[in-house]
Amino acid sequence: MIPADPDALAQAALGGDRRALARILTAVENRTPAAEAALRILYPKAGRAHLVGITGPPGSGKSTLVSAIIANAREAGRAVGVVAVAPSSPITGGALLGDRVRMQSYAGDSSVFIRSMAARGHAGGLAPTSTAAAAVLDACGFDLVLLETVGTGQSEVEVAAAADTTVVLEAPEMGDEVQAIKAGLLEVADIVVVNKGDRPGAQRTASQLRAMLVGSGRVGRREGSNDRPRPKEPEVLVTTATTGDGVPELMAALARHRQGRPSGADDPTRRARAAAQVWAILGDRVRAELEGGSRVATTEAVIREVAEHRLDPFGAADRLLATLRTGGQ
Ligand SMILES: Nc1nc2c(ncn2[C@@H]2O[C@H](COP(=O)(O)OP(=O)(O)O)[C@@H](O)[C@H]2O)c(=O)[nH]1
Ligand SMILES: [Mg+2]
Repeated sequence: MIPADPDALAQAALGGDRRALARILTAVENRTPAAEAALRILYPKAGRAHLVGITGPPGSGKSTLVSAIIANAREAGRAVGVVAVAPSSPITGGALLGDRVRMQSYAGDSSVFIRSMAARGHAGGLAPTSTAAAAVLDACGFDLVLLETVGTGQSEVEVAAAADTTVVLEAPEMGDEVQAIKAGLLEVADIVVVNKGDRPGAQRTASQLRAMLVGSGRVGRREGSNDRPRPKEPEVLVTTATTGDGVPELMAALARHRQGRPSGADDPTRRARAAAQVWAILGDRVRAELEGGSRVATTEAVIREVAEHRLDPFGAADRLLATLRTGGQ
């Protein structure tokens, strides 16, 4: 029996109950009150895992590389959790199918947990769901947590915001994709992997990327990624995910990136992630306060005034914040 009570559910998951863990992740995905209750218990137990984002264009080999990383990490005795995060419900699609296949190959292994998730209609995008799911797996003892993106574009950047180390995949002969990556994704890369190293042009693509990335390391703000700083320019590696070639080198690069970071709250990435979570929850709560109960009529009236251009949106925010302060009507 899986306990229905969130506290008992969290305790069961901590004790290694995979069905309890799966149920908590479903609650996280659906943003139910049970997720909050479980996270209140699990969050203090998290903070030990290495959270690694695996992003890149569809078809670059993310899922295959995730499998290769799992194999490698298992040989080293590490427990691996994987969350494949999609921007909407991944009911169909090759990605989810791939996950099922992979799930079967680790079906008997209690140290591997693979899960597809959708972040449905969340105002903050994928980051809050990814962060919460990673914390759940982290708390439950998975010391390597992989966040694989399924969508494209902005969702990849959002998932990166939930990771300690972001790996951006590229494949040779993707042509225009290199340009797309150059525009946005490389900005969030801590490690760049040219996968499909068995294909012609892989080494040349890697050289091009290295040339492109020279001088890209800087301490400063990265747009769209919760202002995660990137202190160094990313390493560029070549892998062949299908054979595992280059994966030990990638594991070493992941370890180096992690060791090179300050620990705990001294890590600006962790601080940014903590801040993003708190602000997201606070924003949700303020909105719930203003849209619920006795305040809803006032809120609607104020928004109406803005729609009629009788009040500017800043003045509206002032007025609504004031109603919160007075606890008023
Ligand atoms: N030749 C070659 N094919 C690969 C490699 N890695 C992945 N693939 C293939 O590329 C296709 C897309 O891989 P997949 O992992 O699903 O990509 P994703 O969409 O990024 O998750 C599949 O047919 C894989 O078998 C590789 O290193 N070499
Ligand atoms: Mg995939």
